Amino acid sequence: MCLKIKTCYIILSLFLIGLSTKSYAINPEKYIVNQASAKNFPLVSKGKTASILVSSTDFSGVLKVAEHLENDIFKVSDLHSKRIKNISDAEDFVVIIGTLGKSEIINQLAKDGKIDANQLQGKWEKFTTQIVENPFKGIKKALVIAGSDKRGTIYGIYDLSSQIGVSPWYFWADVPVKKQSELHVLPGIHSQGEPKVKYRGIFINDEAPALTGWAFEKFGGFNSKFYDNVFELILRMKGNYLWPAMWGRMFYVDDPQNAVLADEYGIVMGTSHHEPLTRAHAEWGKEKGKWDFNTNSETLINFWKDGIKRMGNKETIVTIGMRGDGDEPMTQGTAIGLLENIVKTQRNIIAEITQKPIEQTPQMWALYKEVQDYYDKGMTVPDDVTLLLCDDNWGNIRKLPELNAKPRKGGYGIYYHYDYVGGPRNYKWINTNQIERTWEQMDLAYQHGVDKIWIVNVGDIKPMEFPIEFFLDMAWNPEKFNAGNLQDYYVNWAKENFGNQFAGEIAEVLKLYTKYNARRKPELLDEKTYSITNYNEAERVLVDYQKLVKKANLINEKLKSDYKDAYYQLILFPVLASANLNELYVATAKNHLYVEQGRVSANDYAEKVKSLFEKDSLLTNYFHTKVANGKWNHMMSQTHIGYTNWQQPDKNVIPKTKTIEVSNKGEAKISVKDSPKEETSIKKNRDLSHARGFVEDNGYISIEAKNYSKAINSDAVKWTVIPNLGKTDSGITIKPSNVQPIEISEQSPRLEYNVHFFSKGKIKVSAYFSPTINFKMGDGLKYGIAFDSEKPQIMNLNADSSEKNWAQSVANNIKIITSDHQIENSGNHVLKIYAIDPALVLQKIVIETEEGKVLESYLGPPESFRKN
Ligand code: REL
Repeated sequence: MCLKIKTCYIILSLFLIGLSTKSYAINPEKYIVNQASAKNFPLVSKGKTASILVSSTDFSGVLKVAEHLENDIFKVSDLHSKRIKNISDAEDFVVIIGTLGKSEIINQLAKDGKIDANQLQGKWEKFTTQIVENPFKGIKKALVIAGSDKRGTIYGIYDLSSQIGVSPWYFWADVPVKKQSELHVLPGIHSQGEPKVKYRGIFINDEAPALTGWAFEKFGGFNSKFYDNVFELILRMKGNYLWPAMWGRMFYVDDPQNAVLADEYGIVMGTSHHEPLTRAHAEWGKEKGKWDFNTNSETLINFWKDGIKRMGNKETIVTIGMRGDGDEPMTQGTAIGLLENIVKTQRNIIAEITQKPIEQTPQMWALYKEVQDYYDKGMTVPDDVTLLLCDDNWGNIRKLPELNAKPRKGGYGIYYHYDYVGGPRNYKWINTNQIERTWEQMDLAYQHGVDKIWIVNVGDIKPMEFPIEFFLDMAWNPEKFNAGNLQDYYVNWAKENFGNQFAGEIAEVLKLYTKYNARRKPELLDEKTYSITNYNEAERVLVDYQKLVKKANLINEKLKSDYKDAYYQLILFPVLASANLNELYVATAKNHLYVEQGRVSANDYAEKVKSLFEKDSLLTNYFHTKVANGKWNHMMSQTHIGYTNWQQPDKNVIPKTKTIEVSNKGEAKISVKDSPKEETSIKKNRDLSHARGFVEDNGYISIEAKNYSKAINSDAVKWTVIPNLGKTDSGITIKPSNVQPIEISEQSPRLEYNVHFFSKGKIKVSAYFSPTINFKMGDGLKYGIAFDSEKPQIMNLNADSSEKNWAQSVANNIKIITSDHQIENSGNHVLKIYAIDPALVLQKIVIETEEGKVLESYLGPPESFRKN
């Protein structure tokens, strides 16, 4: 029994905080219910809403966002809340919002012991939302949303909005708000604690033609009216950081209000990795001469000084360092000394203009592309600067701090990509990102101590809605995510945006369309991608998509009409458009093959190509003109058909087809050849009575990695299936990832696969991995492989680190490593895969038992028969 009320209160608070830290921005744990109760707080009840009290001394951003809450309450309840300025104006029930130290009312509540200031004092971006009985004379109950700082309070407000059913995507994807007439807040302290990653943001990039066309049509450009929506979106997802649009755009110049508004909202501004000292690339006009510190330092110094002057006191992470003009490497070769000197100069500028010790201005230096090589070769980075480590632009992290690295004051960040312009090919049209890979790579980063900055390149924002929210949610607390709960994320996201009714089905569609699209970026697809002759591959891919189309359409038919715009944008369009594109290329492939074979049906396929190409444009047109009454015009205008090199074509180009002449009788002139058929399954006369595990057939055994016969873990690591992370099924890896390489021994963690061979002699094992990059010092990430009691061969995932090999592995989204083995006897064997390094994600294994029997295909042969 609690002896003192205050002790009881603290214990209860800790308990409740413990409970609610289980959540993230998509918060499946609701603290809003529709039932009144004496213990609850009536936010909306019996046709009345609680009034809202914000102290006028609080941040203007808080006052602004409180208005958003009022609008949100109105959207939900059709009732206007009364905004009051003084306690004396309050009635029985009032929502009190404010920042500790800034709001007199919150300070008073803390002083009176009605809220616990210790929960907030000195905390980063934390809020507590709780019911306080009789907070002041004459007030029965208050719902107090208190923040430790500006963003803390703002997150608290938006958290309540999300609880009453307003999605962060209400504007950006027209997610409707469900009407409710009773809204009651449950007792307890509702909080998300402090974020685990300090700065969490997005980079609007490669934003033409889609976002640019839209922004100009709807707002007249990338001005503060446009950014108002961006800032709000970021904050609703509990992000705090932005690199603004920069393709010919100048955040600070295009509209001086941009920076003012960002500051008001509490958005921490940055500029992209190659735009130092807050100056947009586009601000460097021709008249300034060469972008070259060796020959034009004075102009550069003045340019940068002006940037820091303009920044003033606005919260900013200043990009430092320098690349060549236009995001190119510097021409000086390995410019370590030069870069160190540049950074020294830049830091002097920052200190001089801000009149503050340099470490009081947050700075980051991105180890992007060649800059990382300089770092690896010894370039020094001041300790207070955040080292922004990068992926390879394709979602594979290139570098992480060594596990035994000395801690650095500035810590580490990651710059990640969901969109890219560059080689081997642009990918910017549609969402191709699997949250499972994002989780796997960012979890790896977090486990290596990367927690200062997480920023992701999101292209045009749309259509990356889903992975963006995942990224920011995960950044808030990576520890809440694991391989086992990623599937729930799909469902929770579907619930948040489409209600409960079809959440499971929508989640499934979302999960599968991203999986299929991740097999190969649409921009890289062509008629040669999937085999139309082997393993029925192309057909199977199309069937996968067709099933999705059917499912997605069925949901659409049943969905309430107010969800349809959102559903089209977030689910139906990517499914229809991706399925159509795949069908287009398969039809092209068939046209080519049938022409070669002289089959009349080649002509039908030529027609089909035409109509599918046209359908692509019709889908785009529908998105632009019909969805939400044309609100999203331009948004899907990115070209995506007809690439011939890494750069996009100016317009979509229909794949080339041929037709063949048909004789008078309507027959082909050339005799018809049958298309090669897939070989049949296990020959009937095989004796399988002693067979165990996967059985050889047609000269190979194909195994989905997650279907192991045995997984041997160690005390330090555990084999972990990452469901859905695989081109054909799932991935498997060891977790945690912050472990040193494991030496192979009898007890080694390994996967065992029982297999049965009819043949013997030389065989080849191809292991299919996600294209993980060697992110640490040393020659590569390794695994061991052996049959039975054979001595394991050590294989290196990164043995070939050539540009060509990298390009191939990211384009194919797979890395295939092949080892040779000698099998002395036919019969049962055990294939063993030993863990050595973390972060290898094994997807599939193909054992070729007869040379040349594994036929060409993109996904590898389908899984072989398994005898249990
Ligand atoms: O994706 C990247 O990080 C870079 O290619 C871009 O940051 C780069 O700024 C590009 O858009 C153009 O200038």
